[in-house]
Amino acid sequence: MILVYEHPLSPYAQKVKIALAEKGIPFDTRLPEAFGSGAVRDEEFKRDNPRHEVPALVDGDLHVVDSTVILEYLEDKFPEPPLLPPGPAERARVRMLEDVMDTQYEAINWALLEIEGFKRASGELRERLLARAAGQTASLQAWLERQLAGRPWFTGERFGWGDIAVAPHLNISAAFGNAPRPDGRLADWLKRANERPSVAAAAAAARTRFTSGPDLGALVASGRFKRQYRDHRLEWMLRSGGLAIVLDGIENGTIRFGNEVG
Ligand SMILES: N[C@@H](CCC(=O)N[C@@H](CS)C(=O)NCC(=O)O)C(=O)O
Repeated sequence: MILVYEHPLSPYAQKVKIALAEKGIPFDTRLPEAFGSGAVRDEEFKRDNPRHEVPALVDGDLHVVDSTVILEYLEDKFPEPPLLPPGPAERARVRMLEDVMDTQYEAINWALLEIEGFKRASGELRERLLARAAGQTASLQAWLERQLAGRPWFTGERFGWGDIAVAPHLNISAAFGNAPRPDGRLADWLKRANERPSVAAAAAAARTRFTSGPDLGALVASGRFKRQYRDHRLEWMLRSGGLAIVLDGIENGTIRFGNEVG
């Protein structure tokens, strides 16, 4: 049986769970103990996953990390039903869409969790960062709306890779009060995407974790939980006015960077 190391709130892990469900492949999931704290306690998980990130997929002796690489692996090994559209141009379009979602778009939602969940900012700084995040989300959603012109799904005529790449991030935006405007194509698409059992299951698991998980602000304040600031997420904080948060986190030891491979 395929095993997916995951965290329900990870949009990347959600992509993998949705893809597996759409292909009808049974799988088990495992949340590594103390995941996200910087002191994860799961030797098996760490051994074959040098970046210590979720999602990671185990298929027999094979370990695959990175949601995009995992989706590629699943598409190669289990071609039916296909998740990519036919033709190189359409495939390239869908992959470019996924790249924007997994970098620029994801960074905004990650920052919202830092601000509202992990309580990294208060007062005027909080207000300013929330307004920046809402503005950036609105522009990206307008861009997504244009991608849907003339096609029912981001993948084309059928639900697939492009939709899997967008749905988890849009559901997280909605949870933070940045849902697409209700009268647009994007809101209509999100409603249809959430009617699919694969998407609904991943979204429900995320909601449950968000509402019943530990007090995140207290975890960071206790010093037992160091959040990972890396790549597009770190860039978001710097470009959007959160430099003070980064400096404060480094000084107080509540921030770490990506795991050094090797
Ligand atoms: N490019 C990777 C990104 C995966 C990623 O950033 N995962 C986060 C969770 S959303 C993670 O594992 N962070 C490690 C940590 O917080 O310790 C992918 O697409 O799978």
